[in-house]
Amino acid sequence: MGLLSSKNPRAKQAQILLLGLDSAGKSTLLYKLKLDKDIATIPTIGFNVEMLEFEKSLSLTVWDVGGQEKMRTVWSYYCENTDGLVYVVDSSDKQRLEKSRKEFEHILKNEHIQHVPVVLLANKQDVPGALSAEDITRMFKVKKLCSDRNWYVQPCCAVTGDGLAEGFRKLAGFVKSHMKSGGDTLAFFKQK
Ligand SMILES: Nc1nc2c(ncn2[C@@H]2O[C@H](COP(=O)(O)OP(=O)(O)OP(=O)(O)O)[C@@H](O)[C@H]2O)c(=O)[nH]1
Ligand SMILES: [Mg+2]
Repeated sequence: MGLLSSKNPRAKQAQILLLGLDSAGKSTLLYKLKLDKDIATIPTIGFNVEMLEFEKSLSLTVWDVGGQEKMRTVWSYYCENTDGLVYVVDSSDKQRLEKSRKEFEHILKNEHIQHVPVVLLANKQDVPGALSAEDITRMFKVKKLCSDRNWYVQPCCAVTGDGLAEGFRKLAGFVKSHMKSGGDTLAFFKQK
């Protein structure tokens, strides 16, 4: 997986919000990254939180919030102090892609995550007929919705772990430059 095992006390801490519809694969990928195991998950009521280290200088505290309809109403409460958003899509669930896109669009409007970098994970690539990362990019109108921030769409499979480390490394790079630039504060003054 490429996770570092030793904790560096001087590493910067970043808060990462992991969102997506129920059953998108958020908890599966979080524990695949944390434990390198494919664990049997149950739907998340509330949240899971784990710390991940991909590089010595930055550790990510990942908040995996349940994606069921009732839980989506509280997503916005988790947005404050977020340094990066990972949005997980079940690329094989074509019937709910539009619902997922709408939730994505809605959460991007939250005032606390304006300009915050985004990595969209096009999960379940192992399922035959799953949409590609390019399809998801187009269908989610990511270029347009994320024109004010750094973004990337990564194909992955949470069960095997394929693509997960790449996606989180990409996010870590974005987060570092976002934090260096002072995040929202600087963006606010730049607009003035
Ligand atoms: N085939 C396949 N199944 C996956 C993949 N990722 C997750 N799953 C399965 O999808 C189901 C739901 O996964 P979870 O990780 O619990 O989904 P979640 O996004 O945490 O769902 P909530 O907690 O309800 O928000 C489980 O049965 C997983 O094994 C994947 O990449 N491929
Ligand atoms: Mg879950």
